[in-house]
Amino acid sequence: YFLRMKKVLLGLVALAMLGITSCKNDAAAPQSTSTTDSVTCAATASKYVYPEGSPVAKYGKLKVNHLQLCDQYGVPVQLAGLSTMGWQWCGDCYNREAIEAMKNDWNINVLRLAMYVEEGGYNTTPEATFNKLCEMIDICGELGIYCIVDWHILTPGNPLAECYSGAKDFFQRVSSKYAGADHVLYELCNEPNNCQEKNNPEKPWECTREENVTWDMIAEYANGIIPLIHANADSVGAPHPIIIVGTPQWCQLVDASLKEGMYQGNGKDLSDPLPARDARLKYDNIMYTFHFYALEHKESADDKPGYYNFYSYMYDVLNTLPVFCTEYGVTFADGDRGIDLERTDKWLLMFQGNNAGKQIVSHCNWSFSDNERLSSALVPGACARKEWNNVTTSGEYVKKVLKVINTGAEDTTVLKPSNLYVK
Ligand code: IDC
Repeated sequence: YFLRMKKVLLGLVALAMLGITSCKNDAAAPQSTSTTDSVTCAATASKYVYPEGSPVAKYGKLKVNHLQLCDQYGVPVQLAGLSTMGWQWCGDCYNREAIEAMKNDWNINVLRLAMYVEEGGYNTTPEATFNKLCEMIDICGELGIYCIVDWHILTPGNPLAECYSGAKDFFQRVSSKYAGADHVLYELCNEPNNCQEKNNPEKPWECTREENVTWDMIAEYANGIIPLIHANADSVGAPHPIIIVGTPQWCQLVDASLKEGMYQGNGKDLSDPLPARDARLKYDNIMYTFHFYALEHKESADDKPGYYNFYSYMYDVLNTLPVFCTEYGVTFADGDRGIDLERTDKWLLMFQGNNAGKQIVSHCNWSFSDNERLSSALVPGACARKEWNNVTTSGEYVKKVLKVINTGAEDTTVLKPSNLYVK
């Protein structure tokens, strides 16, 4: 097979990343509270007694064995759950009651906490944002479900950009507070990408400054953060937590650490024979991110015959690196404009071990929120009304998938054998 990556398509994905965000019940971003001492969550690892029978009580501290995420005993494990939206927009959706519903009604065993750094997130109100993050980490701990602390960068797409210089402080702080907590995983940067600026008021989706963000840059960033997290775990004698790292081009070039050259993210044709290399991160318990949006990441682009077949590509990548799909949507990459449940099903079936590495891939759906986008799990306004099960088409599908995967329930309408990708 051959793979192609065209700049045009990158443009399309870039455009798709844009967003007019609105939750029906837009709350103003929380105001920053004063000092570090005002942080309300005084939680420490020892605080957690995970409830009996809960996912964390059962699986304990996770680890990566070769390609596979495993439980504390080395048995393969799959996390399947949901991702938040930015809580500066959809704050009503992420309180205790909501997270309880996600656990009890939606059967999640992991919640990804997408902490936007820009766009009115952490950089705007660091203390309030950090406090809210901690509150959710604590609730997940009390319920015995895993959570992913996601440093949600997007534009600029370079994790080394000046506006993200708070990353070290942030990870230092959060990983010392939760040192040794079995239920906390870290995602070092959401979706590295080449767009460094969107500065056209007429066309707010347009990228106005591009710079290639290569795997080597991501690795430089990651190598600055990982030792901090590890030192905190070491200091309490805990094993190193799972650390998930973003990959170039919005987490599409998942194996960039294993290939030389243009593959590093400047859009050259991927059918070039690319020399192999080993630029993986040299630490234990590292996983690499893959994100898919069903109408974007598919067999080929409708207008570009022969374009990069993402299924074929990932089928093989899953034999080379441990992958965590921390974000997937049933829509286009803008989280809207259409729904393709069959193609979503095709991905999720591949994640059930049907790939070259027989890897069982963990995943989180984008997103548990109630804005007007088709990727939202709940109907507009549901969160303010505490209607945690008032599902959209996407929410209904995702809820069924989670029930099948996490409880073993039977439901022939999802994960259908007819959607199995065979290479
Ligand atoms: C989108 C939100 C949208 C918001 C925008 C902010 O859905 O409301 O305005 O972010 O820039 C991603 C990103 C994720 C996107 C999501 C859907 O990680 O932040 O959320 N998406 O577009 N990558 C691919 C899709």
